[in-house]
Amino acid sequence: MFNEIHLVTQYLAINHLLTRSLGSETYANALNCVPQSLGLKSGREKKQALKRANVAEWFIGQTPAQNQEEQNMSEYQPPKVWKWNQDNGGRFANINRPTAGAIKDKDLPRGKHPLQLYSLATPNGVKVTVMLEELLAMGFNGAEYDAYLVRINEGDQFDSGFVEINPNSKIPVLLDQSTDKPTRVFESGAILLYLAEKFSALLPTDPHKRAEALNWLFWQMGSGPFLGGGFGHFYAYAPEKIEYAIDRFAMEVKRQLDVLDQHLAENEYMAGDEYSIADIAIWPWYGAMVRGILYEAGEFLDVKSYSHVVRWAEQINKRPAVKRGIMVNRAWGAPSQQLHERHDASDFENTTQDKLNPEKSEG
Ligand SMILES: N[C@@H](CCC(=O)N[C@@H](CS)C(=O)NCC(=O)O)C(=O)O
Repeated sequence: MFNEIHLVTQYLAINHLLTRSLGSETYANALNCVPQSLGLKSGREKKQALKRANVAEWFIGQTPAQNQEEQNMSEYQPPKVWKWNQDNGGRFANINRPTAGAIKDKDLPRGKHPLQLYSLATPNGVKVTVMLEELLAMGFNGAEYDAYLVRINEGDQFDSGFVEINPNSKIPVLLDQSTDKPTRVFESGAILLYLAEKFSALLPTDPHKRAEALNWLFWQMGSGPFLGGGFGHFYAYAPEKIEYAIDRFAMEVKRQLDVLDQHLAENEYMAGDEYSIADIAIWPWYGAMVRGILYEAGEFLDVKSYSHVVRWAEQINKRPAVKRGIMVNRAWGAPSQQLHERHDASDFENTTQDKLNPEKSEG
């Protein structure tokens, strides 16, 4: 009984000391903090006490800097009721808000083509521009589209006209003007499916293959946020590097890459031997990841080891429609690759940023 009480006392005292110790303190310093009052004089006795208290494993092997991070992290105690900290230091702090709806009265522009696209060339946006370029390449004139740039970092997604067609305030969004009354379609997966059904293209008709294409389309919609909002956010954008978060999402992304790698070892495309909307949905995220161009995390995640995903990604990358699709609504990178708005096939030749602003692109 005495021993048990003694151990609990040791545990509480040591834990208290460790959690209050400064980040620059090393394990040895922490050992020195163990008070004489515990009757532990030798270093060995102190170490044993720490081990018994089950905190030594936690402490040993951590550098002071890591320990500082742990300390900072553990200092945060969620309040009873969450409050919006408008300036949380995150890269997207200026556009993130806890409420939905328009914040500015502004209509959307409308062009002459059947399809109107309001987007930006992020991986979610690229899914749709690649799809439209593939449909046009296949000869579907009804897939002609006007693409308008939505600058999400400037808050365009909260304009009233945008919110009317996507109450979720996220790109991409499509408006089909060729239907009885204009049809709004938001969520990139829904847009791909809508277009595939409208044109009976890029979605296999064989029921087995069709089910496979849909399995993988919805796999991407469910898995992508772990890659983007999870891994990408904490690895590249969060104001501090939180080991727990990066570790958790890195593991999940590597697991997802392995799922794809094993599947693509046996299949040319996601739905088997046919290129489909499943590939178009997955490629902008996972293709970019294995090509090392997402979050500069190629080495960190050892993306080259997913050789079947790399093979598939390179194959899709070579498609002319894909090369065009990734340029549309792109507002960064090489000026010759930026086509802010697209209204005609000739725009790829005539209205890229290097052509519109030659002085700027030379500088
Ligand atoms: N599940 C949506 C996600 C769309 C999404 O997250 N879009 C981002 C850009 S990739 C966006 O518009 N963000 C603006 C914001 O969050 O305010 C889809 O696939 O369409």
